[in-house]
Amino acid sequence: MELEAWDVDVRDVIRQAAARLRRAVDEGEPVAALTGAGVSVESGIPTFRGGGGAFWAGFRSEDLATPEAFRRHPEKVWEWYHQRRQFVMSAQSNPAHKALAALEAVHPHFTLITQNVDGLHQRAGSKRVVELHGSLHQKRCLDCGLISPIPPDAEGVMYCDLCGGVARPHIVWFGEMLPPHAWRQAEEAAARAGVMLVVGTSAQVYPAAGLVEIAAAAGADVIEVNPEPSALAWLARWAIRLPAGEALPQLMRAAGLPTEP
Ligand code: BJW
Ligand code: ZN
Repeated sequence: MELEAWDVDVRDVIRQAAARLRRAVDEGEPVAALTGAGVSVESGIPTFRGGGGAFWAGFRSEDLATPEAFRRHPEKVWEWYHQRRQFVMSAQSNPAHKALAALEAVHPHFTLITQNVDGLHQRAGSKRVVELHGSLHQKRCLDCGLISPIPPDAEGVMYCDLCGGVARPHIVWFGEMLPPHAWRQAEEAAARAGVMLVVGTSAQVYPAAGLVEIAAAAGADVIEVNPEPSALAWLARWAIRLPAGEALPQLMRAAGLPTEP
C-alpha cells in the first residue's frame, strides 16, 4: 500500500510528540491536558462552535445558558439541562477519553483539565479531573451554595438537599467566574507542565484558553490534537491534525504507553 505524503507527515509528528511525552513520563516531569468539546465528538456529543447551534424547544443554547434565562424561566432551563444530561448518560466514552485515563494511570504527575461538563472523562476511568465549567451531573443551591449530585431520573426545577432553596445547574455560564479551586489547580498545573496536550478545543473561550498561553510562556511543549487549527495553534510545537479518538491512542502507542487504563 502506498502512503500519501500527508500520512507520512502526520506519522512523523506523532512520533516526535510521542518521544517528548515518553521522556516526560520517564523523568517524572509534569504533564497537563486541556480538553474541550472535540474530545467527546466521537461519543456523539455535539460541539459548541461546530456550526448549527443547538436548538431545543425554540431556544438556542446562548439563550438558555445564562443567569437571566434562569431567573425568568427556571423550569425551561432545567428541562434543557435534564435533556442534555439524559443524552450524555446514554453516550459512551471513546478511545480519546480512555487514552487520557491511561496516561493518568501511568503518570502520577498528570493533570487533566476539562472544559466539558459531560462527565465522560470520569466514566472512561480518569480519577483526578479538574472541571473548569462545572458538570451536567451536579446542581448548586442559590441560597446556601451547596453543590450536590442530580439523581439520574430527575425532572423539573431542582431544590437544595440541605436548605430546600432553589438550585441551578452547576455550570459556568458566560460572564460568570470559574470555580476558584478548580481554576487554581488548573493554573498551577499549566505553569508547571513540561508538556501540555490541547485536545478538541477551539481555544476561544477565556480564561480556559489562557491556560495554553500560561503553559507555553512557562516553557511547556504544547501538543495540539484537533482536526482543525485552534485559535492558539501557533503556540503548538506539534499539531496532530486527526480526530482525538484516533490521535491519542496512536500517540500513546508510539510512546510505548497503554491506550486504556
Ligand atoms: C475535534 C473533533 C475531534 C471537532 N477530535 N477535536 C473577550 C475577550 C476575552 C474574554 C471575553 C471576551 N468577551 C467575553 C469574554 C469572556 C467570556 C469569553 O471567553 N468569551 C469568548 C467567547 C470571547 N468568558 C467568560 O464569560 C467566562 N467567565 C469569565 O470570563 O468571568 C470573568 C468575567 C466576568 C464578567 C465579564 C467578563 C468576564 C466563563 C466562560 C464559561 C463558558 N461556558 C460554556 C457554556 C456552558 C453552558 C452549557 O454547556 O450549558 O462552556 S461556553 C462553551 O464553550 C462551553 C465550553 O466548555 C466552552 C469551550 O468550548 P470548546 O470546548 O472549545 O468547544 P468548541 O465547540 O468551541 O470547539 C470544539 C473544537 O473541537 C473545535 O476546535 C473542533 O475543530 C474540534 N473537534 N471534532 C478533536 N473528533
Ligand atoms: Zn441550600
